[in-house]
Amino acid sequence: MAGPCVDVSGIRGVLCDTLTPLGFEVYPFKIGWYNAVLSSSLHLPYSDDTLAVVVLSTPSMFERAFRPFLESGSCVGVNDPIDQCIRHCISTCVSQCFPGQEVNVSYDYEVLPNRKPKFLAQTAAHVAGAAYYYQRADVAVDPWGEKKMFGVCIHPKFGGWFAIRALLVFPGAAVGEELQQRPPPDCVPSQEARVELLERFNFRWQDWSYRDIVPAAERYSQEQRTYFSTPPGQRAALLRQWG
Ligand code: GSH
Repeated sequence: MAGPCVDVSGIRGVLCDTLTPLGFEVYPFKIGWYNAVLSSSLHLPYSDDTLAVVVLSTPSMFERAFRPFLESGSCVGVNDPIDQCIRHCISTCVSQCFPGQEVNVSYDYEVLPNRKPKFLAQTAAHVAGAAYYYQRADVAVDPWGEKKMFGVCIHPKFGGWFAIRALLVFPGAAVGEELQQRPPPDCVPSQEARVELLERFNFRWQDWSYRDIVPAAERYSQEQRTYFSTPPGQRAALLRQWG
């Protein structure tokens, strides 16, 4: 056990109060659920009952967090404004919500010295019940031969119009019976649609059509699409235009 049982809904509640208005979603899970589906070299080094939370950005993050962050002048001259903005939002939230408490935060763009990602974002989103991680193994008979096919997460409300941004681990916090694992909604249930999804994602990811494999309640705004379609090196010029 990692320590005394924690109030998961209380932790989830304070995170939501701060991060939902900024366009993020949070999903708590147990480290054991994540480690159970991965080989030991990929395990996170915490006991099975340890509380973790995966943080997603939804389409409105761009307008609710990123545009105000730009307007505050916090990222003049930085190469990674999106990453800085997300780090700012999440680290401010964690230090305000859990002062003095140990919370280990990893971001999707961070890698270990061996170049492996600090956590497998799509696996975390799947085991937390946030977004189904469709992989080749989810297709019974596939037509791809020797090709390497990457998997992709689909969110029940936002389709592919979201991103997985961070993992919070509460090393002192053991989760009791309160938190039960629920599978993510299988929003692409048919074999044909799964084949179509993986083909769009692997062969035509730049046209973003994989994001619309299910009808999405919200999608990226035109401005956000323009921003993410612009190569990172040319985004500073775009930001200057936006003033
Ligand atoms: N590191 C750069 C920055 O921080 O500004 C680039 C960030 C970036 O473009 N990230 C992509 C993203 O957020 C890849 S995760 N895309 C949104 C999406 O694909 O939904």
